[in-house]
Parts: sequence; structure tokens; C-alpha cells
Amino acid sequence: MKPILFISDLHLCAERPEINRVFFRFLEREAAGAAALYILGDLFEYWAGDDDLAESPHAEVAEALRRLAASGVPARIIPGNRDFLLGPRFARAAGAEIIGDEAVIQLFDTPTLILHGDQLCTDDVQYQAFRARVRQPWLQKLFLALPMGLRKRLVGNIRSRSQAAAATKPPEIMDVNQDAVEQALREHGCPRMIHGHTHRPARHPLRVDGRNCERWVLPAWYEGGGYLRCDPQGISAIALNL
Ligand code: LP5
Ligand code: MN
Repeated sequence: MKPILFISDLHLCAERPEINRVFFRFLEREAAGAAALYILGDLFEYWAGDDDLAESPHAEVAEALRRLAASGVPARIIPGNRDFLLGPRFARAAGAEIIGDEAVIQLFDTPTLILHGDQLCTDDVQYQAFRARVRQPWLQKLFLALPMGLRKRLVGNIRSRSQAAAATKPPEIMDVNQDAVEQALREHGCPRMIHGHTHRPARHPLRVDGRNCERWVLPAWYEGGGYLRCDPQGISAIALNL
């Protein structure tokens, strides 16, 4: 049975061409033999709108995903906190499906909750307030109506403010909140979740309402990339040589 693969936090951009190459090689080798590829957010360093598709490496990434889909391996994307503006034009160009902020998928025998993970970082109150703001449809519409140059300047401004804020935050508030994790598993009736965002790859066993559960965290690619491979025997974390 073909495996199902999970990746997140690649942060692809023109400034790190070596990671883009690792991604293209990953699609040609590892992903080519998969039943499906799930991308759990932050595929791109940031996404300022689908009209930025022509910018390198965006077009090449869409084209590589489209080739993968044409070979019979569908890609399904959950947007991250950096690329939540990925929209239907990108999805069409990539032959991919954007499946929303969270989803429960049947992973062989185990219902599994998949998400980017930023929504579980509830101790980061400042970030959650920022998130609620930029997820408002009217604000996104307004933003997308601005000229691309201005949008990129705004993104640059948000990124430097975010970096300055993150530098002063205690590291533990930038991790998931345990109650939020348990609540999400309980609400969706899942014994397993897979997410990214925190860049703290691990498998965390936990108990929810007396039931054994597990939380898998994906690695970021600019700190030593990798992916999760799931088959009927279970999940394994596999490192990629960058
Ligand atoms: O991504 P990472 O891990 O470095 O940091 C995140 C949180 N930061 C962000 C911001 C992104 O990194 C960059 C933004 C890309 C935006 C793309 C499109 C923008 C479109 C706007 C559409 C309306 O998500 C960081 C967390 C960290 O994860 C760990 O969880 O701490 O959060 C912050 O640092 C946020 C700060 O606490 C507050 C930021 C203040 C910025 C205020 C600008 C408001 C303008 C809004 C209107 C456009
Ligand atoms: Mn993220």
C-alpha cells in the first residue's frame, strides 16, 4: 500500500534556492511513490496574493506540484500563518486542493486531525489577536485590492514587527497550549493529530479522557528538513539531507 506523506514549514522563497531544490527533488523521489501529499502550512515564506504566482519560485513550485498531481499523486494544502492567502488561482495552477484550516482524515485505520498548529498556540495572546484580525474576509479583500508592491511593503512591515515581538516572547508561549491540544482532539474525536508551525519536531504521547493519543510535530525545512511517512504500520519521521 502506498504511503501518505506530510510536510510543512518549508518557507520557500527566492532567497533560499537550495531548499527549493530539495523540495523539487523530494517531489520527484519520495512523493512520486506516495498515495497523497499533505502540505500543512507555510509552504511559502509568505504569500501576498495569487497574482504573485509568476514570481520565482512560485511558478516553479506550482508547476512541480501540478506535475506530481498529473502523475497521480494529489497534493492537499492546509494554509499556514504565512500563506493563508493562497487561493483558487494557485490551487488550479498547482493542481492542488486547499482544504481549510483543519481537517480530519482517515489515515489507514486512524482518524487524524491535521492542522498548521498556530491556532493551538493560545498562550501567545498577541499573535492570536493578530491572527483574528488578518483572517477577517473584508480586510483580506481590501489587502488583495492593493497594488502588489504596496502589499509586499506591508508584509515586510508585519514581518519585522512579528520578529521583534517574537524576540521578546518566552519560548514556551510560542509552543502549543496543552489544553488547546486536548480540546481539539476531544472535539474532533481523534486519537491523533499532526501539525507544524512550532518548528519543534517530535512525537508527543498524551492521554485525553483516559484514551491514549499522540501528537506529531513536523520539522521546518530551513533547520533540517524532513517529512512524516504514514502507512498501515504507522508513522515514521524521516529526515532529508539539505
Ligand atoms: O511565522 P513565524 O513563526 O515567524 O511567527 C509567527 C507569528 N507571526 C506571524 C507573522 C508572519 O510571520 C508574517 C506575516 C505574513 C503575512 C502574509 C500576508 C499578510 C496579509 C494581511 C491580510 C490582511 O504570523 C508570531 C508568533 C509566532 O508565529 C509563534 O507562534 O509569535 O506572531 C507575532 O509575532 C505577532 C505579534 O505578536 C504581533 C504582530 C504585530 C503586527 C501588527 C500589524 C497589524 C497590521 C494588520 C493589518 C494588515
Ligand atoms: Mn507557521
